[in-house]
Amino acid sequence: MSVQEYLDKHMLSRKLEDAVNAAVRAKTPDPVLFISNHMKKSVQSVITKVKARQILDSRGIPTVEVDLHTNKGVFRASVPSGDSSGMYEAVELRDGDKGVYLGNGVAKAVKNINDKISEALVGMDPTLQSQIDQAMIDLDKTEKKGELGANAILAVSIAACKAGAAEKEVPLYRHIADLYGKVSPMLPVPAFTVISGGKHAGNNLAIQEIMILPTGANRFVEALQMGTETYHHLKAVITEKYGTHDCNVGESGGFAPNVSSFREALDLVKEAIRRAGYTDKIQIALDVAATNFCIGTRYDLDFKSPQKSGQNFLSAEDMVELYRELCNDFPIVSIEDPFDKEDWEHIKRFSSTGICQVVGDDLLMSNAKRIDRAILEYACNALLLKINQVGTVTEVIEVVKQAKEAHWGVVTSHRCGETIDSFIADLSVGLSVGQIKAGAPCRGERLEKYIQLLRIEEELGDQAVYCGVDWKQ
Ligand code: 2PG
Ligand code: MG
Repeated sequence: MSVQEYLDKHMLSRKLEDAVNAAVRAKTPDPVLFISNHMKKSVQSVITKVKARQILDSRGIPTVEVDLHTNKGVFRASVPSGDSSGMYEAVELRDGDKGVYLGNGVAKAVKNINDKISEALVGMDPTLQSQIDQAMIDLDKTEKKGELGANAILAVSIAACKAGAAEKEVPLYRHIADLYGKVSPMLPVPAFTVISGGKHAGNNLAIQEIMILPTGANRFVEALQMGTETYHHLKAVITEKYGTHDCNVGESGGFAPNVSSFREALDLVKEAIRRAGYTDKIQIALDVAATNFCIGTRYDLDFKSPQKSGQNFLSAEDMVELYRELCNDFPIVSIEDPFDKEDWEHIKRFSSTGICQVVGDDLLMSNAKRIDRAILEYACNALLLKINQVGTVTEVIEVVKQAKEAHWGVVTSHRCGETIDSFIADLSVGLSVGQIKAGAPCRGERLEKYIQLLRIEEELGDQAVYCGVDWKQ
């Protein structure tokens, strides 16, 4: 098409005249800028290119980053990755060539984006999230996104979501709320990881994460301050008791003291909360990640210890009793994966006690069918949402709907291998999930999520609502 034909087809002289008139009416001090912005808006945005590259996550393991180009800008996204993985989650495509990044390269996923996905999406309107996601699902053709890789698909899906928000000229969380339909954005209660164990740290603690929830804060900014102060008090408590070397941190930034029992670790946290002056304002949550130390039907609390006595095994019944006692002695309000991921019997039994929120992570793998089963069987009452186990923004919204319709809590979660992408912060606000766990209040890749929540709260101003005591939503 010649330029003249293009101008005629898009009625550009008319649009230009409208822009000049609008500039006059607005009495703008900078007419050129005004007119160029006005003209930009009159052009419909389409995806022009999708370009991916291999980057590294916070553990130094390859992951996918993508730049999605529209005729209005470039929108970047990257995907996290974690330790736990299971047969029900979307497939993370890795190259498997042991000679390169020990088999963890993602060159195939990157190539899938640059060749196949880019070709399929060019020309699409970035505001049409479900159509974009469906186009990738159709292209992949497998149930678990194993052909293109869920890491490839999710990176593009997130980048498209950012482009869609920009096209609508609304904040990302607002666009996400629109995609969900009818939710008023709310700031979630953060669950800061303060003690790390399990597969996330080299100490002897079997439990993976002890988190603190500043439910008594009035605003997110206050919650961040309370959590951070407590984190620093905890460092002092650990140093006094065990020395500075026990203040080394795990993958999500929690301290990794060499404690030998759940109770010993919880005592440290309780003391830090007391010293910080937040008793009754900060609650505790646990991610036991019990699948990691379930041997047959028993739980090996010494699973990482080099000098195993073989004595520290508990039956599932003993574990129920242990949780009951701990919830009694500490302000624990939530326990994630208290049993092995296939131990439906005991998680159901524990949930039925109603002692605390019971979160399904490895149990559910953010999989719609597993969530359905857990709803039907009353196995747990909250979803741990790992977006890379789902694979597209549209399906993430669907599983959140599924959980909310069952009156479950929803915890948006980071992974142990994170990037500096803060998408889950906007996601939590846009879907008004009530809870977010993104690690300790330190380390860049964790903080990026919390700091984005600060920015959102600031932007919402008087309209900002922090979930606080209503964290279960
Ligand atoms: C979890 C997550 C995040 P990972 O179990 O909840 O802490 O860990 O990313 O290793 O699965
Ligand atoms: Mg977990």
